[in-house]
Amino acid sequence: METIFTERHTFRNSKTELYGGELVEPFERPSRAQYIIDRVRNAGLGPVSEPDEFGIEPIYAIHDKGFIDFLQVAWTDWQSEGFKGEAMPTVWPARRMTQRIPTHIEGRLGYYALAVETTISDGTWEAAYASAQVALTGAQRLNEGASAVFSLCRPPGHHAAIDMYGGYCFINNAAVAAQHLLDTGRKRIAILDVDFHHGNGTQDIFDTRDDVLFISLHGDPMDAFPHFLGHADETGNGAGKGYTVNYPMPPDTNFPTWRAALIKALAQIAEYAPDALIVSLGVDTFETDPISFFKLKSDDFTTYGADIATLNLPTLFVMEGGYDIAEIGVNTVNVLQGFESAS
Ligand code: SP5
Ligand code: ZN
Repeated sequence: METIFTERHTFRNSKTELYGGELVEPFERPSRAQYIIDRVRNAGLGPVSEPDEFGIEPIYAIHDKGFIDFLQVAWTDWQSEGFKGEAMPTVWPARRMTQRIPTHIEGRLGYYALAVETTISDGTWEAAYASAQVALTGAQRLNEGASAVFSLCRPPGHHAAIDMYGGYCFINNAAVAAQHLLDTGRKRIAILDVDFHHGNGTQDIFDTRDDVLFISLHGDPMDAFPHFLGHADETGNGAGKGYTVNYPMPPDTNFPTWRAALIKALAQIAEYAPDALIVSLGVDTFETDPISFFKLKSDDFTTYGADIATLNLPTLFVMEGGYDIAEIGVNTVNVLQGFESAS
């Protein structure tokens, strides 16, 4: 399987994350991608290629223009205020307040942020843009006839909504890739999100659409980030009714329980009969992930990679989360090798 990767992910190198009331080194850090690409190479998964350039239009095709333009200037505008730390909001348009975009950078940060743990720092936009190009290049490889591709995206994307960033995500890479596949001739795309966290951004983007089936397996939002989306009774709206499926699961969920949900999800994807599958691949379901509460072991990733292959669909794997950095490469490549061994 070919991997798409660029060193430009290192432009995203923020120094702080608000966690437990302290500013700590971010869980989402450059060494994550380094561990994964090292494992891809050492395991002999296949060639590693640089992304092609698709420009900004495919990003505007998914996200609000004001939001994307804000991401490009946020760090500069923040610095112009003379602030010493990284850019983060302190106030939000909360219940019963006016949903008008403020002029001041502190107001705009609150308007466009869905979480405060994710700071904006020098190079954030450049890395997020490059990450989207990695996803787009993977989608284009499917168009060129590849049966499976791994887009090693960093920063991740599935928490990025139409006009909000957070959860370490800025541009929704999987959604941008799905739209590219639709815009180049495919009629229906399924997105299977196996990251520990609910893919609230992807759900938001495709909420009212029937040309993308979104299915997510995740920690119950009653107990896990992003806390305010991902319940089982969210099934899509309007034309999208029935095309969103959520499998929230409780703390300490083990692999047999998780896999039972996966098998149901795979049957629903097969029934939808999409032209391609995108897997939002987060490996923060691992038993020792520092911010998550599922109990998957390394061999389980191989098993479920093989399960996904039974769909026999052109498949784009898009990297999302995973924070046990020492094991992130093994677990990610286990999914991809499990998939290949069963293809
Ligand atoms: C892409 C992705 O995986 N984003 C995840 C963002 C999660 N950020 C907030 C984490 C808060 C975790 N609190 C966990 C407490 C553990 N004891
Ligand atoms: Zn996650």
